[in-house]
Amino acid sequence: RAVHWRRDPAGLPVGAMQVVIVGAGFAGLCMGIRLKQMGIPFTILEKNPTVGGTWLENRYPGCAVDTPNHFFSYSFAPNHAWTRHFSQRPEIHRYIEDCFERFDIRRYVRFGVEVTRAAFDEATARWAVTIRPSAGGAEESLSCRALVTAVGQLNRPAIPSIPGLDDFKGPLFHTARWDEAVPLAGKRVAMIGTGASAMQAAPAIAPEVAELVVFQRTPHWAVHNPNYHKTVSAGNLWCLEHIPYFGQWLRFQLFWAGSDGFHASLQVDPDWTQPDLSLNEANHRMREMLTEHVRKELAGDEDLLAKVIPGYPPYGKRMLRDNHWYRMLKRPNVTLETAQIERITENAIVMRDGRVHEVDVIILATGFQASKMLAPMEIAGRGGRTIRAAWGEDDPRAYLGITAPGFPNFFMIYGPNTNLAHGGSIIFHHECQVRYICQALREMVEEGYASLEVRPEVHDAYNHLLDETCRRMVWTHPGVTSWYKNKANRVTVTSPWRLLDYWKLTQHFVPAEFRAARPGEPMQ
Ligand code: N01
Repeated sequence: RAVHWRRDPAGLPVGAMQVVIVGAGFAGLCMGIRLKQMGIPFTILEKNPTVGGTWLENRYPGCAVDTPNHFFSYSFAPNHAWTRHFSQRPEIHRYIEDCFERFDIRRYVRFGVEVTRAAFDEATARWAVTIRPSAGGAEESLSCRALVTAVGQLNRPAIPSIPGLDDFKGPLFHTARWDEAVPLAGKRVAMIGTGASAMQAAPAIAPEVAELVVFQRTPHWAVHNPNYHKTVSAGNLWCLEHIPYFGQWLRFQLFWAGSDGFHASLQVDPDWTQPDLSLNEANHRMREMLTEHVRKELAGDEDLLAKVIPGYPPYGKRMLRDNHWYRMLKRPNVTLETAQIERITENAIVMRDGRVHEVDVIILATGFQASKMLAPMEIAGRGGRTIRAAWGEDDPRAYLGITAPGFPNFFMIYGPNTNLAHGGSIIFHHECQVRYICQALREMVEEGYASLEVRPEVHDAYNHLLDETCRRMVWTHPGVTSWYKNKANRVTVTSPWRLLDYWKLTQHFVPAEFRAARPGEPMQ
Protein backbone atom coordinates (compact mmCIF):
# COMPACT_ATOMS: atom_id res chain seq x y z
CA ARG A 1 0.00 0.00 0.00
CA ALA A 2 1.46 3.33 -1.05
CA VAL A 3 1.69 5.99 1.63
CA HIS A 4 -1.13 8.48 1.56
CA TRP A 5 0.84 11.70 1.17
CA ARG A 6 -1.31 14.01 3.24
CA ARG A 7 -1.01 17.69 2.25
CA ASP A 8 1.05 18.73 5.14
CA PRO A 9 0.07 21.86 7.09
CA ALA A 10 3.12 21.49 9.32
CA GLY A 11 5.43 22.00 6.40
CA LEU A 12 7.11 18.64 5.95
CA PRO A 13 7.39 18.72 2.18
CA VAL A 14 6.15 15.80 0.19
CA GLY A 15 9.17 13.66 -0.57
CA ALA A 16 11.03 14.80 2.55
CA MET A 17 11.17 11.24 3.77
CA GLN A 18 14.40 10.09 2.15
CA VAL A 19 15.68 6.89 3.69
CA VAL A 20 19.20 5.51 3.68
CA ILE A 21 19.50 1.76 4.12
CA VAL A 22 22.89 0.31 5.02
CA GLY A 23 23.44 -3.14 3.53
CA ALA A 24 22.26 -4.95 0.39
CA GLY A 25 21.71 -8.40 1.83
CA PHE A 26 18.40 -10.13 2.53
CA ALA A 27 17.32 -7.47 5.07
CA GLY A 28 18.27 -4.35 3.08
CA LEU A 29 16.63 -5.76 -0.03
CA CYS A 30 13.40 -6.44 1.86
CA MET A 31 13.38 -2.88 3.20
CA GLY A 32 14.05 -1.47 -0.27
CA ILE A 33 11.25 -3.48 -1.87
CA ARG A 34 8.73 -2.25 0.68
CA LEU A 35 9.84 1.40 0.49
CA LYS A 36 9.61 1.28 -3.28
CA GLN A 37 6.07 -0.07 -3.02
CA MET A 38 5.21 2.75 -0.59
CA GLY A 39 6.64 5.39 -2.86
CA ILE A 40 9.24 6.53 -0.33
CA PRO A 41 12.59 7.55 -1.85
CA PHE A 42 15.58 5.55 -0.62
CA THR A 43 19.19 4.65 -1.30
CA ILE A 44 20.91 1.45 -0.28
CA LEU A 45 24.61 1.68 0.58
CA GLU A 46 26.63 -1.50 0.23
CA LYS A 47 30.32 -2.03 1.00
CA ASN A 48 30.67 -4.99 -1.38
CA PRO A 49 30.71 -4.77 -5.17
CA THR A 50 27.42 -6.64 -5.45
CA VAL A 51 24.39 -7.82 -3.53
CA GLY A 52 23.97 -10.74 -1.13
CA GLY A 53 25.54 -9.73 2.20
CA THR A 54 26.46 -12.80 4.20
CA TRP A 55 25.52 -15.07 1.27
CA LEU A 56 28.05 -13.24 -0.85
CA GLU A 57 30.83 -13.19 1.73
CA ASN A 58 30.59 -16.77 2.99
CA ARG A 59 31.93 -18.87 0.14
CA TYR A 60 33.43 -21.79 2.02
CA PRO A 61 32.91 -25.27 0.54
CA GLY A 62 29.66 -26.80 1.75
CA CYS A 63 28.14 -23.43 2.67
CA ALA A 64 24.38 -23.90 2.85
CA VAL A 65 21.37 -22.87 4.85
CA ASP A 66 20.12 -24.93 7.74
CA THR A 67 16.61 -23.51 7.80
CA PRO A 68 14.35 -25.07 5.16
CA ASN A 69 14.41 -22.86 2.08
CA HIS A 70 10.68 -22.76 1.55
CA PHE A 71 10.61 -20.74 4.78
CA PHE A 72 14.07 -19.16 4.41
CA SER A 73 12.86 -16.90 1.60
CA TYR A 74 10.50 -13.95 1.33
CA SER A 75 6.80 -14.59 1.92
CA PHE A 76 6.08 -12.26 -1.00
CA ALA A 77 8.55 -13.93 -3.38
CA PRO A 78 8.06 -17.69 -3.04
CA ASN A 79 10.43 -19.83 -5.04
CA HIS A 80 8.70 -23.04 -5.99
CA ALA A 81 11.79 -24.27 -7.76
CA TRP A 82 14.24 -24.71 -4.86
CA THR A 83 16.19 -27.80 -5.83
CA ARG A 84 16.89 -28.77 -2.22
CA HIS A 85 15.10 -28.40 1.09
CA PHE A 86 18.32 -26.85 2.48
CA SER A 87 19.97 -25.11 -0.42
CA GLN A 88 23.61 -24.50 -1.04
CA ARG A 89 25.01 -20.97 -1.07
CA PRO A 90 25.03 -20.48 -4.89
CA GLU A 91 21.31 -21.22 -5.19
CA ILE A 92 20.47 -18.87 -2.31
CA HIS A 93 22.65 -16.14 -3.75
CA ARG A 94 20.94 -16.56 -7.12
CA TYR A 95 17.57 -16.14 -5.37
CA ILE A 96 18.75 -12.87 -3.79
CA GLU A 97 20.10 -11.62 -7.11
CA ASP A 98 16.89 -12.60 -8.82
CA CYS A 99 14.82 -10.65 -6.25
CA PHE A 100 17.01 -7.58 -6.74
CA GLU A 101 16.26 -7.76 -10.49
CA ARG A 102 12.62 -8.78 -10.21
CA PHE A 103 11.74 -5.94 -7.84
CA ASP A 104 14.06 -3.58 -9.73
CA ILE A 105 16.06 -2.61 -6.63
CA ARG A 106 19.61 -2.83 -7.94
CA ARG A 107 19.44 0.67 -9.41
CA TYR A 108 18.84 2.07 -5.91
CA VAL A 109 22.09 0.59 -4.56
CA ARG A 110 25.44 2.36 -4.34
CA PHE A 111 28.03 -0.39 -4.31
CA GLY A 112 31.54 -0.25 -2.92
CA VAL A 113 30.88 2.37 -0.24
CA GLU A 114 31.22 1.96 3.52
CA VAL A 115 29.33 3.98 6.07
CA THR A 116 31.82 5.20 8.62
CA ARG A 117 29.59 7.51 10.64
CA ALA A 118 26.01 8.71 10.85
CA ALA A 119 25.09 11.70 13.00
CA PHE A 120 21.63 13.05 13.80
CA ASP A 121 21.26 16.80 13.46
CA GLU A 122 18.58 17.97 15.88
CA ALA A 123 18.09 21.35 14.15
CA THR A 124 17.08 19.78 10.85
CA ALA A 125 15.98 16.40 12.21
CA ARG A 126 18.07 14.69 9.56
CA TRP A 127 20.86 12.17 9.55
CA ALA A 128 24.21 13.08 7.99
CA VAL A 129 25.69 9.83 6.74
CA THR A 130 29.42 9.80 6.06
CA ILE A 131 30.58 7.29 3.48
CA ARG A 132 33.88 6.39 1.91
CA PRO A 133 34.75 4.11 -0.97
CA SER A 134 35.51 0.59 0.27
CA ALA A 135 38.67 0.66 -1.82
CA GLY A 136 39.80 3.85 -0.04
CA GLY A 137 39.43 7.45 -1.08
CA ALA A 138 37.73 10.67 -0.12
CA GLU A 139 34.77 10.75 2.24
CA GLU A 140 31.38 12.05 1.20
CA SER A 141 28.27 13.00 3.13
CA LEU A 142 24.65 12.11 2.41
CA SER A 143 21.60 13.51 4.12
CA CYS A 144 18.42 11.59 4.91
CA ARG A 145 15.41 11.78 7.18
CA ALA A 146 15.54 8.17 8.35
CA LEU A 147 18.37 5.70 8.64
CA VAL A 148 17.89 1.93 8.55
CA THR A 149 20.75 -0.47 9.24
CA ALA A 150 20.56 -3.89 7.65
CA VAL A 151 24.09 -5.07 8.31
CA GLY A 152 23.43 -8.38 10.07
CA GLN A 153 25.02 -9.60 13.25
CA LEU A 154 27.51 -12.07 11.81
CA ASN A 155 29.69 -10.02 9.50
CA ARG A 156 32.86 -9.28 11.46
CA PRO A 157 34.93 -12.43 11.85
CA ALA A 158 36.18 -13.18 15.36
CA ILE A 159 39.90 -13.85 15.10
CA PRO A 160 41.09 -15.75 18.18
CA SER A 161 43.93 -14.31 20.20
CA ILE A 162 46.03 -17.49 20.14
CA PRO A 163 49.71 -16.70 20.81
CA GLY A 164 51.80 -17.01 17.65
CA LEU A 165 48.88 -16.75 15.20
CA ASP A 166 50.82 -14.21 13.14
CA ASP A 167 53.93 -16.41 13.09
CA PHE A 168 52.29 -19.08 10.95
CA LYS A 169 53.98 -19.04 7.53
CA GLY A 170 51.37 -20.99 5.55
CA PRO A 171 47.93 -19.81 4.39
CA LEU A 172 45.62 -18.89 7.26
CA PHE A 173 42.09 -17.58 6.74
CA HIS A 174 38.64 -17.36 8.33
CA THR A 175 35.70 -19.36 6.92
CA ALA A 176 33.92 -16.10 6.03
CA ARG A 177 37.00 -14.93 4.08
CA TRP A 178 37.67 -18.23 2.33
CA ASP A 179 40.73 -18.04 0.10
CA GLU A 180 39.72 -19.86 -3.05
CA ALA A 181 43.25 -19.46 -4.40
CA VAL A 182 44.64 -21.84 -1.77
CA PRO A 183 44.54 -25.46 -3.00
CA LEU A 184 43.69 -27.85 -0.18
CA ALA A 185 44.06 -31.13 -2.06
CA GLY A 186 46.80 -33.21 -0.51
CA LYS A 187 47.49 -30.64 2.25
CA ARG A 188 47.59 -31.03 6.03
CA VAL A 189 44.80 -28.74 7.18
CA ALA A 190 43.85 -27.49 10.65
CA MET A 191 40.32 -26.27 11.30
CA ILE A 192 39.85 -24.39 14.57
CA GLY A 193 36.24 -24.36 15.80
CA THR A 194 33.30 -26.73 15.55
CA GLY A 195 30.27 -24.42 15.10
CA ALA A 196 27.86 -24.14 12.15
CA SER A 197 30.56 -23.04 9.67
CA ALA A 198 32.94 -25.88 10.57
CA MET A 199 30.04 -28.36 10.52
CA GLN A 200 29.55 -27.50 6.85
CA ALA A 201 33.09 -26.77 5.70
CA ALA A 202 35.00 -29.66 7.33
CA PRO A 203 32.98 -32.54 5.82
CA ALA A 204 33.20 -30.78 2.43
CA ILE A 205 37.01 -30.62 2.41
CA ALA A 206 37.82 -33.82 4.33
CA PRO A 207 37.77 -36.12 1.27
CA GLU A 208 40.36 -34.04 -0.63
CA VAL A 209 42.88 -33.07 2.04
CA ALA A 210 45.72 -35.32 3.15
CA GLU A 211 44.99 -34.73 6.82
CA LEU A 212 42.39 -32.70 8.65
CA VAL A 213 42.84 -31.87 12.32
CA VAL A 214 39.68 -30.40 13.85
CA PHE A 215 40.29 -28.40 17.02
CA GLN A 216 37.24 -28.60 19.27
CA ARG A 217 37.11 -26.36 22.32
CA THR A 218 33.56 -27.32 23.31
CA PRO A 219 31.35 -29.92 21.61
CA HIS A 220 28.11 -28.73 20.00
CA TRP A 221 24.80 -30.56 19.79
CA ALA A 222 23.77 -31.53 16.25
CA VAL A 223 20.43 -32.85 15.12
CA HIS A 224 19.81 -35.28 12.29
CA ASN A 225 17.29 -34.20 9.65
CA PRO A 226 16.37 -36.75 6.97
CA ASN A 227 15.76 -33.97 4.42
CA TYR A 228 19.06 -32.19 5.02
CA HIS A 229 20.85 -33.64 2.01
CA LYS A 230 17.82 -34.40 -0.10
CA THR A 231 16.68 -32.70 -3.26
CA VAL A 232 13.03 -31.68 -3.40
CA SER A 233 11.15 -34.63 -4.87
CA ALA A 234 9.48 -34.43 -8.28
CA GLY A 235 6.14 -34.96 -6.50
CA ASN A 236 6.69 -31.98 -4.21
CA LEU A 237 7.86 -29.81 -7.10
CA TRP A 238 4.69 -30.74 -8.97
CA CYS A 239 2.50 -29.91 -5.94
CA LEU A 240 4.25 -26.59 -5.41
CA GLU A 241 3.71 -25.69 -9.04
CA HIS A 242 0.15 -26.93 -9.51
CA ILE A 243 -1.74 -27.07 -6.22
CA PRO A 244 -3.04 -23.70 -5.05
CA TYR A 245 -1.67 -22.64 -1.65
CA PHE A 246 0.52 -25.76 -1.30
CA GLY A 247 3.59 -23.51 -0.96
CA GLN A 248 1.88 -21.35 1.68
CA TRP A 249 0.79 -24.46 3.57
CA LEU A 250 4.34 -25.82 3.54
CA ARG A 251 5.62 -22.46 4.72
CA PHE A 252 3.01 -22.28 7.44
CA GLN A 253 4.00 -25.72 8.75
CA LEU A 254 7.64 -24.66 8.91
CA PHE A 255 6.64 -21.41 10.62
CA TRP A 256 4.58 -23.29 13.16
CA ALA A 257 7.32 -25.81 13.90
CA GLY A 258 9.75 -22.91 14.36
CA SER A 259 7.27 -20.98 16.42
CA ASP A 260 6.14 -23.55 18.87
CA GLY A 261 8.05 -26.74 18.16
CA PHE A 262 10.78 -26.91 20.77
CA HIS A 263 10.36 -23.58 22.56
CA ALA A 264 9.16 -25.39 25.68
CA SER A 265 12.36 -27.39 25.85
CA LEU A 266 14.42 -24.18 26.28
CA GLN A 267 12.76 -23.15 29.56
CA VAL A 268 14.43 -23.91 32.86
CA ASP A 269 12.31 -26.00 35.21
CA PRO A 270 13.52 -24.94 38.70
CA ASP A 271 12.51 -28.35 40.11
CA TRP A 272 14.35 -30.36 37.48
CA THR A 273 16.59 -32.95 39.13
CA GLN A 274 19.47 -33.07 36.60
CA PRO A 275 20.07 -29.39 35.89
CA ASP A 276 23.61 -29.93 34.59
CA LEU A 277 22.50 -32.11 31.71
CA SER A 278 19.08 -30.83 30.78
CA LEU A 279 16.43 -28.30 31.77
CA ASN A 280 13.11 -30.09 31.82
CA GLU A 281 11.46 -33.23 30.53
CA ALA A 282 11.20 -32.10 26.90
CA ASN A 283 14.82 -30.94 26.93
CA HIS A 284 15.91 -34.23 28.45
CA ARG A 285 14.06 -36.22 25.79
CA MET A 286 15.84 -34.10 23.20
CA ARG A 287 19.17 -34.89 24.85
CA GLU A 288 18.42 -38.60 24.67
CA MET A 289 17.37 -38.41 21.03
CA LEU A 290 20.49 -36.47 20.03
CA THR A 291 22.76 -38.77 22.01
CA GLU A 292 21.16 -41.81 20.43
CA HIS A 293 21.90 -40.39 16.97
CA VAL A 294 25.57 -39.80 17.82
CA ARG A 295 25.85 -43.30 19.30
CA LYS A 296 24.51 -44.78 16.10
CA GLU A 297 26.85 -42.70 13.96
CA LEU A 298 29.96 -43.47 15.99
CA ALA A 299 29.01 -47.11 16.57
CA GLY A 300 31.24 -48.35 19.34
CA ASP A 301 33.98 -45.69 19.28
CA GLU A 302 33.63 -44.82 22.97
CA ASP A 303 36.63 -42.43 22.96
CA LEU A 304 35.19 -40.33 20.19
CA LEU A 305 31.73 -40.51 21.74
CA ALA A 306 33.02 -39.14 25.04
CA LYS A 307 34.63 -36.24 23.20
CA VAL A 308 31.62 -35.14 21.18
CA ILE A 309 28.69 -35.43 23.61
CA PRO A 310 28.22 -31.99 25.17
CA GLY A 311 28.07 -31.66 28.92
CA TYR A 312 25.48 -28.88 28.76
CA PRO A 313 21.76 -29.05 27.85
CA PRO A 314 20.62 -29.11 24.20
CA TYR A 315 20.05 -25.63 22.68
CA GLY A 316 22.57 -24.03 25.08
CA LYS A 317 24.51 -23.12 21.95
CA ARG A 318 23.02 -22.97 18.50
CA MET A 319 21.64 -26.36 17.49
CA LEU A 320 23.57 -27.60 14.47
CA ARG A 321 22.43 -29.96 11.76
CA ASP A 322 24.51 -33.08 11.40
CA ASN A 323 26.14 -32.61 8.01
CA HIS A 324 27.77 -36.09 8.14
CA TRP A 325 29.99 -34.59 10.86
CA TYR A 326 30.23 -37.72 12.98
CA ARG A 327 30.93 -39.92 9.95
CA MET A 328 33.62 -37.48 8.94
CA LEU A 329 35.29 -37.81 12.35
CA LYS A 330 35.68 -41.54 11.70
CA ARG A 331 37.65 -40.99 8.48
CA PRO A 332 41.24 -42.22 8.72
CA ASN A 333 42.58 -38.81 7.61
CA VAL A 334 40.61 -36.85 10.25
CA THR A 335 41.66 -36.24 13.86
CA LEU A 336 39.51 -34.58 16.51
CA GLU A 337 41.76 -32.65 18.87
CA THR A 338 40.17 -31.63 22.16
CA ALA A 339 43.17 -30.48 24.18
CA GLN A 340 43.75 -26.78 24.67
CA ILE A 341 45.81 -24.91 22.09
CA GLU A 342 48.95 -23.45 23.64
CA ARG A 343 50.38 -21.55 20.68
CA ILE A 344 50.93 -21.50 16.97
CA THR A 345 54.39 -21.62 15.40
CA GLU A 346 55.49 -21.03 11.84
CA ASN A 347 54.35 -24.50 10.75
CA ALA A 348 52.40 -26.10 13.60
CA ILE A 349 49.81 -25.90 16.34
CA VAL A 350 51.21 -26.76 19.75
CA MET A 351 48.91 -28.15 22.42
CA ARG A 352 49.08 -27.34 26.11
CA ASP A 353 50.13 -30.96 26.82
CA GLY A 354 53.12 -30.50 24.50
CA ARG A 355 51.87 -32.42 21.47
CA VAL A 356 52.45 -30.79 18.11
CA HIS A 357 50.32 -30.86 14.93
CA GLU A 358 52.36 -29.84 11.90
CA VAL A 359 50.03 -28.36 9.29
CA ASP A 360 50.20 -26.58 5.93
CA VAL A 361 47.00 -24.51 6.18
CA ILE A 362 45.01 -23.14 9.13
CA ILE A 363 41.31 -22.37 8.75
CA LEU A 364 39.62 -20.35 11.47
CA ALA A 365 36.00 -21.44 11.89
CA THR A 366 35.89 -19.26 14.97
CA GLY A 367 32.68 -17.32 14.42
CA PHE A 368 31.83 -13.64 14.57
CA GLN A 369 31.83 -10.64 16.88
CA ALA A 370 28.06 -10.67 17.23
CA SER A 371 27.70 -8.54 20.37
CA LYS A 372 29.66 -5.67 18.82
CA MET A 373 26.60 -4.80 16.82
CA LEU A 374 26.82 -2.13 14.09
CA ALA A 375 30.59 -1.82 14.60
CA PRO A 376 32.69 -0.34 13.16
CA MET A 377 30.10 2.28 12.16
CA GLU A 378 29.76 5.19 14.53
CA ILE A 379 26.13 6.19 15.03
CA ALA A 380 25.67 9.47 16.92
CA GLY A 381 22.17 10.31 18.09
CA ARG A 382 20.73 13.28 19.96
CA GLY A 383 23.35 15.41 21.69
CA GLY A 384 26.09 13.59 19.78
CA ARG A 385 25.80 10.53 22.05
CA THR A 386 27.02 7.49 20.16
CA ILE A 387 25.38 4.11 20.13
CA ARG A 388 28.67 2.73 21.48
CA ALA A 389 28.33 5.04 24.50
CA ALA A 390 24.74 3.89 25.00
CA TRP A 391 25.57 0.21 24.62
CA GLY A 392 29.09 0.03 25.93
CA GLU A 393 31.49 -2.43 24.33
CA ASP A 394 29.07 -5.37 24.07
CA ASP A 395 25.68 -4.58 25.62
CA PRO A 396 23.32 -3.68 22.76
CA ARG A 397 19.65 -3.12 23.60
CA ALA A 398 16.71 -1.86 21.58
CA TYR A 399 12.96 -1.76 21.66
CA LEU A 400 11.81 -4.86 19.72
CA GLY A 401 15.40 -5.03 18.50
CA ILE A 402 14.51 -2.19 16.14
CA THR A 403 14.85 1.22 17.73
CA ALA A 404 16.54 2.92 20.70
CA PRO A 405 15.84 6.08 22.74
CA GLY A 406 18.11 8.99 21.90
CA PHE A 407 18.31 7.90 18.25
CA PRO A 408 15.37 9.48 16.42
CA ASN A 409 14.42 8.24 12.95
CA PHE A 410 16.84 5.36 13.33
CA PHE A 411 15.81 1.75 12.82
CA MET A 412 17.65 -1.54 12.84
CA ILE A 413 16.87 -4.78 11.05
CA TYR A 414 18.43 -7.82 12.78
CA GLY A 415 19.28 -5.64 15.79
CA PRO A 416 19.74 -6.66 19.45
CA ASN A 417 17.95 -9.85 20.58
CA THR A 418 16.49 -10.68 17.20
CA ASN A 419 18.68 -13.61 16.24
CA LEU A 420 16.88 -16.94 16.16
CA ALA A 421 18.24 -19.79 18.23
CA HIS A 422 15.29 -22.10 18.39
CA GLY A 423 14.23 -22.71 14.84
CA GLY A 424 12.52 -20.40 12.43
CA SER A 425 13.65 -18.23 9.59
CA ILE A 426 15.57 -15.01 10.08
CA ILE A 427 13.92 -13.78 6.86
CA PHE A 428 10.58 -14.04 8.66
CA HIS A 429 12.03 -11.84 11.42
CA HIS A 430 13.32 -9.36 8.84
CA GLU A 431 9.85 -9.11 7.35
CA CYS A 432 8.34 -8.42 10.81
CA GLN A 433 10.90 -5.65 11.37
CA VAL A 434 10.47 -4.15 7.92
CA ARG A 435 6.69 -4.06 8.30
CA TYR A 436 7.06 -2.31 11.67
CA ILE A 437 9.57 0.24 10.32
CA CYS A 438 7.31 0.94 7.34
CA GLN A 439 4.44 1.68 9.72
CA ALA A 440 6.66 4.06 11.69
CA LEU A 441 7.66 5.89 8.50
CA ARG A 442 4.05 6.03 7.35
CA GLU A 443 3.14 7.59 10.71
CA MET A 444 5.84 10.22 10.20
CA VAL A 445 4.73 11.06 6.68
CA GLU A 446 1.01 11.10 7.39
CA GLU A 447 1.34 13.11 10.61
CA GLY A 448 3.96 15.45 9.18
CA TYR A 449 6.55 14.50 11.82
CA ALA A 450 10.17 15.42 11.29
CA SER A 451 11.35 13.13 14.07
CA LEU A 452 10.14 10.10 15.94
CA GLU A 453 11.81 8.42 18.88
CA VAL A 454 10.85 5.56 21.18
CA ARG A 455 10.02 6.59 24.76
CA PRO A 456 12.76 5.48 27.19
CA GLU A 457 10.27 3.91 29.59
CA VAL A 458 8.83 1.76 26.78
CA HIS A 459 12.31 0.65 25.76
CA ASP A 460 13.34 -0.08 29.35
CA ALA A 461 10.20 -2.03 30.23
CA TYR A 462 10.64 -4.17 27.10
CA ASN A 463 14.28 -4.89 27.92
CA HIS A 464 13.44 -5.70 31.53
CA LEU A 465 10.91 -8.28 30.37
CA LEU A 466 13.36 -9.60 27.79
CA ASP A 467 16.15 -10.02 30.35
CA GLU A 468 13.82 -11.74 32.82
CA THR A 469 12.66 -14.10 30.08
CA CYS A 470 16.22 -14.88 28.95
CA ARG A 471 17.28 -15.58 32.51
CA ARG A 472 14.88 -18.52 32.59
CA MET A 473 16.17 -19.91 29.32
CA VAL A 474 18.89 -22.35 28.42
CA TRP A 475 21.39 -19.78 27.10
CA THR A 476 22.18 -18.44 30.55
CA HIS A 477 22.76 -21.95 31.93
CA PRO A 478 26.03 -21.85 33.92
CA GLY A 479 27.58 -24.61 31.79
CA VAL A 480 27.12 -22.76 28.52
CA THR A 481 29.44 -20.34 26.75
CA SER A 482 28.31 -18.82 23.49
CA TRP A 483 28.23 -15.74 21.29
CA TYR A 484 24.57 -15.24 22.27
CA LYS A 485 25.77 -13.50 25.44
CA ASN A 486 28.07 -10.67 26.32
CA LYS A 487 30.90 -10.80 28.85
CA ALA A 488 28.42 -10.10 31.67
CA ASN A 489 26.39 -13.22 30.74
CA ARG A 490 23.50 -11.11 29.42
CA VAL A 491 21.85 -12.46 26.26
CA THR A 492 22.24 -9.65 23.73
CA VAL A 493 21.94 -11.39 20.40
CA THR A 494 19.16 -13.92 20.61
CA SER A 495 15.40 -13.55 20.78
CA PRO A 496 13.59 -15.37 23.58
CA TRP A 497 10.23 -15.02 21.83
CA ARG A 498 8.49 -17.60 19.71
CA LEU A 499 8.04 -16.49 16.09
CA LEU A 500 4.34 -16.01 16.69
CA ASP A 501 5.04 -13.81 19.74
CA TYR A 502 7.48 -11.61 17.84
CA TRP A 503 5.08 -11.37 14.92
CA LYS A 504 2.40 -10.13 17.34
CA LEU A 505 4.80 -7.74 19.10
CA THR A 506 5.77 -6.09 15.82
CA GLN A 507 2.44 -6.34 14.04
CA HIS A 508 1.21 -2.86 14.94
CA PHE A 509 3.27 0.26 15.40
CA VAL A 510 1.84 2.01 18.48
CA PRO A 511 2.24 5.80 18.17
CA ALA A 512 1.77 6.30 21.94
CA GLU A 513 5.04 4.45 22.53
CA PHE A 514 6.94 7.19 20.69
CA ARG A 515 7.72 10.84 21.09
CA ALA A 516 7.43 12.87 17.92
CA ALA A 517 8.01 16.38 16.64
CA ARG A 518 6.85 18.34 13.64
CA PRO A 519 9.45 20.55 11.94
CA GLY A 520 10.72 23.27 14.25
CA GLU A 521 8.68 22.02 17.20
CA PRO A 522 9.97 20.34 20.38
CA MET A 523 9.50 16.61 20.96
CA GLN A 524 6.17 15.70 22.53
O1 N01 B 1 30.72 -19.64 14.59
P1 N01 B 1 30.43 -20.14 16.09
P2 N01 B 1 30.18 -20.21 13.21
N1 N01 B 1 40.12 -21.48 20.32
O2 N01 B 1 30.66 -18.96 16.95
C1 N01 B 1 35.43 -22.01 18.43
C2 N01 B 1 25.51 -18.71 11.37
N2 N01 B 1 25.81 -19.73 10.38
O3 N01 B 1 30.77 -19.38 12.12
O4 N01 B 1 32.10 -23.35 21.30
C3 N01 B 1 39.44 -22.58 19.96
O5 N01 B 1 29.14 -20.84 16.21
C4 N01 B 1 34.17 -22.04 19.26
O6 N01 B 1 34.38 -22.82 20.41
P3 N01 B 1 33.38 -22.66 21.70
C5 N01 B 1 24.75 -19.36 12.49
O7 N01 B 1 23.87 -18.45 13.09
C6 N01 B 1 24.75 -20.29 9.80
O8 N01 B 1 30.35 -21.65 13.11
O9 N01 B 1 33.19 -21.18 21.89
N3 N01 B 1 38.21 -22.57 19.46
C7 N01 B 1 33.20 -22.65 18.26
O10 N01 B 1 33.33 -24.03 18.17
C8 N01 B 1 25.86 -19.73 13.40
O11 N01 B 1 25.45 -20.04 14.69
C9 N01 B 1 24.94 -21.28 8.90
O12 N01 B 1 34.09 -23.31 22.80
C10 N01 B 1 37.62 -21.38 19.33
C11 N01 B 1 33.67 -22.03 16.93
O13 N01 B 1 35.01 -21.62 17.13
C12 N01 B 1 26.74 -18.50 13.27
O14 N01 B 1 26.71 -18.21 11.90
C13 N01 B 1 26.22 -21.71 8.60
C14 N01 B 1 38.26 -20.18 19.69
C15 N01 B 1 32.86 -20.82 16.54
O15 N01 B 1 31.55 -21.22 16.32
C16 N01 B 1 28.17 -18.65 13.69
O16 N01 B 1 28.63 -19.93 13.29
C17 N01 B 1 27.29 -21.10 9.20
C18 N01 B 1 39.56 -20.27 20.20
N4 N01 B 1 40.22 -19.18 20.59
C19 N01 B 1 27.08 -20.10 10.10
N5 N01 B 1 37.40 -19.15 19.45
C20 N01 B 1 23.73 -21.87 8.30
O17 N01 B 1 23.65 -23.01 8.09
C21 N01 B 1 36.27 -19.70 18.97
N6 N01 B 1 36.40 -21.04 18.90
C22 N01 B 1 22.60 -20.98 8.02
